[in-house]
Amino acid sequence: MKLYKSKKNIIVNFENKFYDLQGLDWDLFINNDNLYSITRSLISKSNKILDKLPAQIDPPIESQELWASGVTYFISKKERQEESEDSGGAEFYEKVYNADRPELFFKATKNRIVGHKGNVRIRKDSNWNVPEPEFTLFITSNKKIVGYTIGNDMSSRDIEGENPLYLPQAKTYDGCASIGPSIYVIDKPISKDLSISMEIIRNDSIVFQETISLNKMKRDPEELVEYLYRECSFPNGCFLMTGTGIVPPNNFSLQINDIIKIKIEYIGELINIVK
Ligand code: DO4
Ligand code: MG
Repeated sequence: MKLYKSKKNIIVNFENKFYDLQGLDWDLFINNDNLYSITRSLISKSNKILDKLPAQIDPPIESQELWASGVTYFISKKERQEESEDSGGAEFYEKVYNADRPELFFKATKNRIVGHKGNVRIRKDSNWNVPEPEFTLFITSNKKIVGYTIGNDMSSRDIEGENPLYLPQAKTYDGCASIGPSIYVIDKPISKDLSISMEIIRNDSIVFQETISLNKMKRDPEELVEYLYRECSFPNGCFLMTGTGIVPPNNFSLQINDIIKIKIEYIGELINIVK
C-alpha cells in the first residue's frame, strides 16, 4: 500500500508521545480499522519522536467531512434554551436533549478548518460569538472509532438564537472550526472520566476558564456514530465533534486577537487565535 504523498505535518499522539509522520498520504493512512498497529509499525520505522510540537500544524484532515453533535450536555441545552427564548425555539432544545435521536449537523470540510495555532474567525454579521471545546472522534468508513482529536466548534450565538433554522449560518463559515493538534491513537476504549478544559486569553489576561469531565456527556460516542452512519457513507472516514459541555456566560463574546486554549486530557492542547 502506498502511504506517502503530501508534505504536510502529520502529528500522531501514540502512547503519549508525539511523532511527525511527515509525507503520509493522509486519506490512506487515517481510514484504517487497524490504525493502532499501522501507526506502531510506521513509528518503529521512522521514529521521528518530537521534543516539542511544531509552531503551527495543519489540521489533520483531507477528504474527510467534519460533523458535529449538539445539546449532548445539560449546560448546552440550558444555554440554548435561554438564547432562543424570544424566538420560541427553546422547546426544541428540550425535546432534542431527551429524544432518542441526537442532534447531528454538518460542520465543515477541510477548506473551512484550521489547525493548531491557526486563525479561527468570528462572523462579521454577528455580535455574540463563542468557542466550543469538543472531544472529537475519527471514525473509519467501516464505522470504527480509531482515533481522537480536539475540536473547536466556533458558534455565533445571536444568529442561532434568533431562529434555530439559522443554525447552518451560525455554525458554518470560513474559519469556523479548528481540529488538532494531533490524532490520538489508542487500542482500548478511552476513559470516560477525561477532563476537557478551555481558557480564553485577552491582552495577556485570562478572561474565561472552565473544566468539565467527559462523563457529564449524556450520550455515548457509539450512539452518536450509529445515528451518523445510518444513512450516510464516508468513503474516507469522518470526524465527529461530540458537543460542548462548556459555555461562557451570556455577557461574554469573543474579540479579535483573543487566544483560545483547549486541553483534553491524554490528547493534548489546541491553541487558536481569533481573527
Ligand atoms: O443546537 C445547537 C448547537 C449545539 C452545539 O453545537 C453543542 O451543543 O455543542
Ligand atoms: Mg458545538
